Amino acid sequence: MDDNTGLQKITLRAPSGSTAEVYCHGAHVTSWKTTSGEEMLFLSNKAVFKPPKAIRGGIPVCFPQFGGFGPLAQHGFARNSEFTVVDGGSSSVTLSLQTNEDHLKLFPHPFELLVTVSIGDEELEQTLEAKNTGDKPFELTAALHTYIAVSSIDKAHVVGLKGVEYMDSLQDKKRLKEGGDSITFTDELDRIYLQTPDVLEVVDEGKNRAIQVEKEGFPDAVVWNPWIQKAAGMADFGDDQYKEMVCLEPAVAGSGPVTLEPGKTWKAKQTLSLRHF
Ligand code: TA6
Repeated sequence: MDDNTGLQKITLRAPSGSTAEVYCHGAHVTSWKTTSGEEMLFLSNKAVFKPPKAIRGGIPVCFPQFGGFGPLAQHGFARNSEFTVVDGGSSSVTLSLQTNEDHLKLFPHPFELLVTVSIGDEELEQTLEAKNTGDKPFELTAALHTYIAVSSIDKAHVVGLKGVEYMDSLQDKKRLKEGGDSITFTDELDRIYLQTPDVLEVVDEGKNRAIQVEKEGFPDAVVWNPWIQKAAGMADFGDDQYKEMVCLEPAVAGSGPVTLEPGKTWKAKQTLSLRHF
């Protein structure tokens, strides 16, 4: 179904009434609403829906590279590419990206990336499966760059990372150790936590809810808020909307790339679920 963006969008619906919306552009999840109808993901009110620009918010698929961890432009090209629907039903969809000649000029390693999104009563599941369809091994880094909606950044914090080593992207990837039980936000924060526990949470005291992020196959997790200045410097970031989001991103990043042998498949997954308190 096309909407007013002119882009193909798939709406998923669970029997409970929860929904998700996924664009073929970037296999990009832009909305996840639970049975209450409340939106769980942040989407910039200045997001651009004009390929190849990536949509600001939701869940950008960073592949075959996260950040600058490889030879490509920031976050790779999957989020800027058109996927095709290869399977699906009312509550799930599988989209495929097969490298074309333009991709291969940038990244001379053919692959197929399958992204599957499924909606449950109070959870959203997203799986990446990348198959090396070439005859040489290649290295990949990746992330599901998840923008969680929060009532206000001063009421939000991330839990589950105490004692975990991280790279501080604001200090030239300097390695430090997380000392606190929870990560709060009072300025720009951009950290790559290494070899983290697989269950993390974004807690929103303002809504008495937490979004649990459970990851498989992603050793690392990125925590990011651009704060005032960095957000103001992004034309597709709504005014003051840095207050409405926390990025918690399952990733293959600082712990080192995955080497994918010819014919083999790398698989990773995140499950987002809602917890009230
Ligand atoms: O995941 C955090 C990060 O790598 C930040 O450094 C910031 O660049 C953010 O991603 C957004 O990147 P983008 O290319 O989408 O503007």
